[in-house]
Amino acid sequence: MTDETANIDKWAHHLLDAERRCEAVAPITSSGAEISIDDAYQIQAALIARKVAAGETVIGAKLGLTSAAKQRTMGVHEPLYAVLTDANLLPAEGALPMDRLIHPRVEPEFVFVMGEDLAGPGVSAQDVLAATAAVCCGLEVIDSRYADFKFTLPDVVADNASTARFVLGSTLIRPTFDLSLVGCVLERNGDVVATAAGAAVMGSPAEAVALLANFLGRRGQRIQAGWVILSGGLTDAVAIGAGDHVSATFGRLGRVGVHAAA
Ligand code: OOG
Ligand code: MG
Repeated sequence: MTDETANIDKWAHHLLDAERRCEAVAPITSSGAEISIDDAYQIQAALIARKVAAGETVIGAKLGLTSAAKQRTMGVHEPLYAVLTDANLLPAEGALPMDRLIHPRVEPEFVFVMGEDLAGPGVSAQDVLAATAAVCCGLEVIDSRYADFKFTLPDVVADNASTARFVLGSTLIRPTFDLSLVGCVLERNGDVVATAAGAAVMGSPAEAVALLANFLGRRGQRIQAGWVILSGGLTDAVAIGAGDHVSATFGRLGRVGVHAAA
């Protein structure tokens, strides 16, 4: 093993350990370690490899920081991607296991269920829509392993983009309409906390999935048929605490909710 792979493994272990202990850690880059975006994706891959070795199954991928709201609030101005496993999927209206989470936040997203494999280069939003079996609405529960959700792009890539849980709405339909015009109303305990339209995500959420296909193609990987893809939060994420219920209503894609036990 080279020193380099030892370091990749060391950071993957560090982040996995923070997740298991439910304790926030300092960002990798704050330790003085210089990690490139490429190193960060290698740490992410090593972290997922450990989860798969422990019995989890990869079921999809997600984009992050694909809307202006998310980029502005997180102070990171480039999109990224991460990997979803079956352990991240929560049943609809499921209760969040708050004792397993550090400081969860919830964000509304358009979700794509892929009908065909897709890999760049040159994948367009049109190609994505043609390869999509269905779209639905979803809520992603993010839970950065870094204190106060403070990180740089390499830090958050290494941390699998703060991935923790997600829930899917029950209306699954073919995307034969303009996703950019679908409205979204985010509520916490019945109060509207944010509103947006699909266009908040790169003009159209299908553009985000095209970006993923092109990102993966560059690394010799592909989007796989059957994968679930979260295209990125449309609005700022909202904190969820014990007893809270967060829901999002997405025009014709219906409603999706998640709650935290009191
Ligand atoms: C990073 C994850 C971003 C999204 O949808 O933009 C993300 C974070 O905000 O902690 O999942
Ligand atoms: Mg997200």
